[in-house]
Amino acid sequence: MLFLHCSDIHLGRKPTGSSIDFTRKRFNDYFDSFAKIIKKAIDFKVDAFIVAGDLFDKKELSPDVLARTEALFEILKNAEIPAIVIEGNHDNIIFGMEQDSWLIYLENKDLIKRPTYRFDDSGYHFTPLEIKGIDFYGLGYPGSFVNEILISLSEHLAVKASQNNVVIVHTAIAGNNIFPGTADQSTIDIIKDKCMYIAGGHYHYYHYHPRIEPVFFIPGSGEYWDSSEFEQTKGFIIYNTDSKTHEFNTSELRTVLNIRITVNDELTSVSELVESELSNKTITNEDILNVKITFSGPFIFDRDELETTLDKFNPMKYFIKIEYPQNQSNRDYTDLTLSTESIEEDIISNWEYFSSDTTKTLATFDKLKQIQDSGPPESFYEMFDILLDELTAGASNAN
Ligand SMILES: [Mn+2]
Repeated sequence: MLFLHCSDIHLGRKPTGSSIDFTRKRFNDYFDSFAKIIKKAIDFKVDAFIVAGDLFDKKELSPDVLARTEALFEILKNAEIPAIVIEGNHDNIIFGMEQDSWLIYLENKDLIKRPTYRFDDSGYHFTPLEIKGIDFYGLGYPGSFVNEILISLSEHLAVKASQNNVVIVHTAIAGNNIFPGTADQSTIDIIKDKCMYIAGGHYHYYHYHPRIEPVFFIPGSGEYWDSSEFEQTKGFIIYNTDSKTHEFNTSELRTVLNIRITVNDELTSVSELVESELSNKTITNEDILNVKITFSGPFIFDRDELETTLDKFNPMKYFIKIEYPQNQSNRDYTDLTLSTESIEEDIISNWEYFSSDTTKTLATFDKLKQIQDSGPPESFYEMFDILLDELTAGASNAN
């Protein structure tokens, strides 16, 4: 059989900018990209369609987002392609609060199938979904329990005669950076011999593990989730369970032109460099310009002048990112004598946006931590919105 694996579709996301037009177009992009993936599933005549979490950007949906999502899954249903969807951290289902989940609503309307598991005194119990002789196991977003659940599932799979197992889990393999909800590579290496394919997500760029005879796959998000992802490869994977081969296809994304400029001395005009870089390119008012400037030495930078230059090309929006290599922190965070507060301050002072007011950001994060432990979730979002409003007030980088 053939199945299609995509992930991190983030329907309902509304990237903000100064214009309503930009937000509206980007809001539509997530649906357009997903609609094109669905069309490919029909073209390839797949036997199953997998979304490995973060179908939605938020747990709460507007009527428009729900209606458009239902219409898209109707297309798969009419083509008789079962849609297997698990939850991610963005649309996580809270134990005991299942009535709040729009994924369960879609499941109840018979638009998606949701293999799941339960936990009781005797451990984890997995209920796979069988399609054409393949058992699909769904683990949702296990968060910090991801290693425990994967090892428990691998013990469960080890006593099965067949290895016709596909595991769907909203996780990625942890690297050097500690990122919540990621699995250890050693865990993946334990379970990978007991299944033919692990459909991952959570990270938004295409990659797989191991390099030879890969089993664990992340296809990347359907669209760019934010401007930090403009250079990532994203798409979906078609897997053939008979030949055990995979085929990656890039998704149809909003066009982004990535321009990288390195400025070595203060005699160089940034605007002139960018202008000559752009002059031989075709740029429409539907394209995003992502301009990254690295200053490697002393420099003079006139942001207004650069914005005037970029405006001449009339893109849909531009992003300007400045890198100052000499400002990068060289501190060793594994030094146990450092306080948490001083590490946080050091890290935040190097963040692109929040560094504009490190003190305010730190104070807000302190309050957010308290609310996360005890307060209602609404005030968490409210407080975060206030911080963002304060930091972005007066910022002129929006186009
Ligand atoms: Mn995601």
